[in-house]
Amino acid sequence: MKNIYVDMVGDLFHFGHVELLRRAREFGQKLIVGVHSDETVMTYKRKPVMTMKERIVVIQSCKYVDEVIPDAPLVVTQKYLDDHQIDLIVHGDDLTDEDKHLMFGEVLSKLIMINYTDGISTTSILHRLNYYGHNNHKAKKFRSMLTPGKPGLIMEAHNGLSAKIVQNSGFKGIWGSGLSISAALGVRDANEASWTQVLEVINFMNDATDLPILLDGDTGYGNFNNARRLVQKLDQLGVAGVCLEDKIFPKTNSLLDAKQELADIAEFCGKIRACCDSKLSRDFVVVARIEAFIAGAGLEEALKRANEYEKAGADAILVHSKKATPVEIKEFMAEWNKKENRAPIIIVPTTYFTTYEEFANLGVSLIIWANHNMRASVFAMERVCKQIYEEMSIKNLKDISTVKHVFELQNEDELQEAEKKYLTEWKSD
Ligand code: SPV
Ligand code: MG
Repeated sequence: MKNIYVDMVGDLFHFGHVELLRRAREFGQKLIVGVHSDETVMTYKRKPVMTMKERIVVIQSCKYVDEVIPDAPLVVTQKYLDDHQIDLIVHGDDLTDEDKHLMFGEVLSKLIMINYTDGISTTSILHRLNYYGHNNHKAKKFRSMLTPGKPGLIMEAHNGLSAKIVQNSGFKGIWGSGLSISAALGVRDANEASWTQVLEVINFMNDATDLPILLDGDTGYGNFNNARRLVQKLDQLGVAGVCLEDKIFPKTNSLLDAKQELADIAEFCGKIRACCDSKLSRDFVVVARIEAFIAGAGLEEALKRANEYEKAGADAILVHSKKATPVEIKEFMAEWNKKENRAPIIIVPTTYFTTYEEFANLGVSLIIWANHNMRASVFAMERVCKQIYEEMSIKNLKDISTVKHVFELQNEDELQEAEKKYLTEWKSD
């Protein structure tokens, strides 16, 4: 009969602990667990969330554990092993060589190291709790717009001013279009604007409105690591969500007649998983965008990708198409609707259209008007420039906003009130 020894903190006792104890037990017939005191733990780590007494009660209740030794020493000596009739020590391989010698130097021949379970630790649980402590109320609002059969409608904006205009028009959400933002910056929709430059624009847009914004995050500006950093910054700013498309960096606009290279499915799933795992709030929305139709890869590829991205954790799937009719969307929805539990579907009817009712009947959950404010402003600015240039006068100019209205959009009144309140003259009592 062999007695096995494991020492641990066992704080927030989790799956990784259970796995370690289960596997340690396989080396013998009796498992003895030494539990470090709060004071001992604090000499090398943070204060445990649970007291030693609480940790012992939980560890004792694990079916692989036969005996618990409270206040276990950090340094294990031969005398300690003899006192407790311990034959072997099992420890996770998350130990540095230095620590190994420090803790078990005297009894190294009795030590067995086993793989530590990946992806779970007390620290990672604390991290998750911390993340979900962040409140993103705009993300919550955005989620309520994703209603199959009664799709929400969101409108494109590309700067603070257009975001305000969208809100004043009655829309309940905003599409932060990559095409429009880059066009407004005077560059191509090919990741010529860096992600921090886009972030700066979106920050102004977010401040300018109470509406939730779904940012077009293109392909995530690199690999999973770049994408998850973007997610954290957006969530920090209170942006409602991000949409990532399954193409490669630098991206190509979907409406361009150009080669549309799709991302590898596994790589894109990893990106989606990394983004979901990195959210600071529970509600931040990660949308996976399927470009299979855009790349001419067909319905089967689109469905395969939608299923994989949904499994990877995407909150919604955007299915893009640039046909002149909604034929691809109809085919997709006919298949998608056969699934019992399915992610909401978002569409971008720029090149195709039917009625709102027909999209609703297809079971679509959100409709994006993707670029119409940017195109409207291009049209208006070109007309005005041409007229003023040709006439060398502003006398006949019609159909432009008054300066007064611009002041209203900038909320000038508030500043004038604030000046009365804060720019006061100094007076002695
Ligand atoms: C955008 O608005 O930037 C989009 C939609 O991604 S599209 O331009 O159709 O690709
Ligand atoms: Mg785009």
